[in-house]
Amino acid sequence: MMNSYCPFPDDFVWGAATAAYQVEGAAAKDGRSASVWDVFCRRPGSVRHGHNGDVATDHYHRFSADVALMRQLGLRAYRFSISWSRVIPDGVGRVNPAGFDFYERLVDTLLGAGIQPWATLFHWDLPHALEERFGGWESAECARAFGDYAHQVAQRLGDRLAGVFTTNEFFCFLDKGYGFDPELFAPGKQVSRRVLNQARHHAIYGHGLAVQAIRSACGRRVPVGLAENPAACVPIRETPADIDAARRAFREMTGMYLTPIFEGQYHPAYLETEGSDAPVFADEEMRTISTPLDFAGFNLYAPTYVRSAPETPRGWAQVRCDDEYPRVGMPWLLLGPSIMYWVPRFASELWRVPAIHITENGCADPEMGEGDAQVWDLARVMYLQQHLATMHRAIAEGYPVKGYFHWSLMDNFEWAYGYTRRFGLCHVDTTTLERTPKLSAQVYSDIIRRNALGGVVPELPPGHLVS
Ligand code: PNW
Repeated sequence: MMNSYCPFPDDFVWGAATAAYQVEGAAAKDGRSASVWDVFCRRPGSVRHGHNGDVATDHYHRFSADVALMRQLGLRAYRFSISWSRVIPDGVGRVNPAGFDFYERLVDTLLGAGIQPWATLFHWDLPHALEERFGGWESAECARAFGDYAHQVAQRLGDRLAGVFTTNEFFCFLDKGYGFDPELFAPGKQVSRRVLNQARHHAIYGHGLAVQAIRSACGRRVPVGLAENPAACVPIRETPADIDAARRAFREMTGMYLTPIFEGQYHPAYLETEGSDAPVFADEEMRTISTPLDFAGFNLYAPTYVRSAPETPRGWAQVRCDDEYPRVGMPWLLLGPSIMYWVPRFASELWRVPAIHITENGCADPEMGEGDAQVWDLARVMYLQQHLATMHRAIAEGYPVKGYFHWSLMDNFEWAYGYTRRFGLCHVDTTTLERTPKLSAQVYSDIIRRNALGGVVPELPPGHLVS
């Protein structure tokens, strides 16, 4: 499929990602309390077939075998998330030592296998106690609680982590969680625009407090950033006008999230659109929000196509894809590999970010029965190769892409879709929970071992992953 030979830098970080609620299971074990996702899953009609993360892939009990699998694949890094309600069951105050013990064992097992541990602090599973107490991110208390939680994590694990991501995808736990997207996520409430904007502000403020908490506990030893899914704006043609339009659209569409984080101010277009519903805050909070980061993490799945539009006030327009445009397993997962080039380029040009990690990228297998067919995941192989090729272009042109984490290591609980969509490099049998590497795992493993794309792939050695 690939022809030209593309080597990657020697220290390139090849990884895979998961998130606590999607893989751990053990929902009520060793003192873990409920998160908003545990509660949301129990609300009729929220999740396909009433699925939930009570057992998930049982990573909580099977993590050593999973680390052995990662090692077999040759992964150099693992991005996992910490369940806040497992380590601080009430969200604030009392720490649960048994909860931290799990992450200590996971981190030590990874280090023993030569795999870098990268931890996400918040991948949407807010302790339900905080939702009940003050409406979660609706309150600035939530931001302060998040800062305290980050401090606890940094103190206990900071000496061993390779990197920390504060939050994962603001849009998904705010806009979707608060009713501003047709697909509803936990906590599944409907708030006003003003409340949404204030909650967005509290979330980015929480991010800033977490960065400062980690720095105060660990100094500069642990690189800190976040994992965000901005609209992945792609110019419809590589003309200067379309490129400029896409860059401006990219900055504007993340005007309430990445713009304040990297520029220390909300995008004027965001403030203008929201008018009297815009967030209210003190200048000091904005300074905290824009604490400089060590890297930016981008979750990249699908393109937002943009063209130059001199006829409009802002000079750019989105070009919508029709129903026949290729998608890969999810209604929103439009295929557009050049996202891996344009997002790093625009982020570098706009904000001079020192380093970039692709913190998620992947596609879903369509719903199907159990069986061998899922192991020959040719669509994922194609997706992986094409996306890595355009990521290579970004590196070759000098944009500082330092790592890639495929989503996901294994099939898992796909939020509102339950277990009906599979993003894994490894297949997980829903009954036995047995893990089987798919063809894509073999292909990814070969890329990692050769640290290159293209050229001739050597014959599979005996005992290769996929049979
Ligand atoms: C991300 N959208 O979620 C999450 O970080 C993962 O936990 C998740 O499993 C993965 O992508 C696949 O869905 C997204 O509607 C959810 O555009 C929805 C969207 C994008 C990302």
